[in-house]
Amino acid sequence: MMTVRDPKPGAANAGQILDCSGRPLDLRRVAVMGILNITPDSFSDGGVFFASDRAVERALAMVEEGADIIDVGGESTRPGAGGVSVQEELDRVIPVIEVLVRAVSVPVSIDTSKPEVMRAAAAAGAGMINDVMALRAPGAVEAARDLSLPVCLMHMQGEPRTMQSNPHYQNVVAEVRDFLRGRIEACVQAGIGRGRLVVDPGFGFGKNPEHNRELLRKLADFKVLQVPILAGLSRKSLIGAVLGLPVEQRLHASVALALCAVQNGAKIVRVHDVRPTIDAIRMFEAVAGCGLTQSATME
Ligand code: 9MG
Repeated sequence: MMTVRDPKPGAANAGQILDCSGRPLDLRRVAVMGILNITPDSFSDGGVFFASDRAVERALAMVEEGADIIDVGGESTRPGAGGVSVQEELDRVIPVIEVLVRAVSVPVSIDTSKPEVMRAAAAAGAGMINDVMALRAPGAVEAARDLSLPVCLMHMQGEPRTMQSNPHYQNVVAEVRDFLRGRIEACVQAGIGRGRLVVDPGFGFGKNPEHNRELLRKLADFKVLQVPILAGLSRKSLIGAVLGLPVEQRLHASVALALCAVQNGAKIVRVHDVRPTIDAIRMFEAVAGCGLTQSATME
């Protein structure tokens, strides 16, 4: 495994290109993270990609559609979900990561909160850690420090089993931001370079629809943390609450939410539907004059 270089603080690309175990994740334009759930019970695609050959096939299709990174998860974090054992999670994700890192050139991230899974996934070639617990599990900070991979620190109030039963905040934006600031400081104290960190307000994780809307409206307030922002809104319950649509009919609204997040400063969007999201974001960047999109011939 190649080592990770934290960008030099003054370098032109500091904080803009994450080194995911030798594979760059270029955040000078918005990156699209494709979701690969290898679980029997995830909220929108549970069971669909549970068999590892189907999971690999799905990941390859997302890369073909333009995904910049694939996020592999073996434990459902949907509201009400219970946990799985370390062994069960390893059995689900490691064979898929091993095949994927050979088959694609984009980075593969591991969606886990367990330090044992972080270590095994990195050994199998994973290049980033996506942790919905923001490295709060015992041993997780140490694992992330030892592995020298970029880490996404996500906010969650409570735990998946109970998080949607009456979530409560005085000021959701300030509280989520303060939590993430504290986690950044804990990571930096432990020896994880700031240049390796990404933050995520955790839409739907211990938040009601109004909390989610407020966080999305004020996402730009998270820029003060001075690390890239990741947003995951794809097919989430906010859409059900506003439009009354079932999970399988949430594509258009998911693309709209991804664009709202990008407009408000997200540098990575975590999505199920890669191609439609990329088309929308590249058009947005072309009009807004940001990103790396080159002007193409007009047809
Ligand atoms: C694993 N997972 C499910 N939803 C997520 C979200 O919104 N963000 C991140 N980082 N991970 C998520």
